[in-house]
Amino acid sequence: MHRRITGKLVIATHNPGKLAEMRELLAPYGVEAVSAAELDLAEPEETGGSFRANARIKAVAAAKATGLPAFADDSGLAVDALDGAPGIYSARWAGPDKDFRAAMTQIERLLQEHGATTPDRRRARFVSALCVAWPDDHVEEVEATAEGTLVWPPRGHAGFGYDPAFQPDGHHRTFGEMTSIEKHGLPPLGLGLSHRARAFVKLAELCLEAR
Ligand code: ITT
Repeated sequence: MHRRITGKLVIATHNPGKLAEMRELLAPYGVEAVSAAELDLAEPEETGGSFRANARIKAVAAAKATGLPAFADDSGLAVDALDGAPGIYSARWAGPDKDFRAAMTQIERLLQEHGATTPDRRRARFVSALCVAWPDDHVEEVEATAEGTLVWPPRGHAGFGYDPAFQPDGHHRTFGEMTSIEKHGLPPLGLGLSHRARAFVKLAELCLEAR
């Protein structure tokens, strides 16, 4: 049985860009949300071997620490020509300073080394695994992707992380050139564009009721 989200929810992320998007996605459902940073929660070690496993680690840790249901996202960029790298290590490629310009430059250097200069050789996808965990160990999990092409140089200053280098299929602008509302691509703009919004649509079907 799927379980509905009622009452207060902890958003178990320390990434401000993600937090803003997760709050926006929840907003139409009138869920009262408080962030892991606001509650001063420790960041658990992400020891899982998949997006799904890491999302579960983060959600379960926050639910246990607070006694509240907790909502986590584990996400990343998987580049075809790099056998899916950086994948679950997407945050780590930016180093301790969270320098995503450096991480994008590193990916570009590797793409050049692989001779990946044409759009068809520069395919990539963002992946988002979302998990809601309750203190009694119940979990709800969903996952979705957004397919696209990597551009160089990066374009736009909106969003976070690898957004300026990623041009989703069917669009001429990168996520870095879109407002967050466009990046979500939810109605009336579409049925879900970003990996996170597309996963959230699935989660909402299982666990949320529109107000
Ligand atoms: P939390 O674990 O606290 O949520 P984090 O940044 O460490 O924060 P992840 O382990 O899931 O999160 O790392 C995912 C990285 O992938 C993230 O730091 C971004 O750089 C990148 N990423 C994920 N979704 C993205 C998006 O929508 N746009 C751009 N980059 C994204």
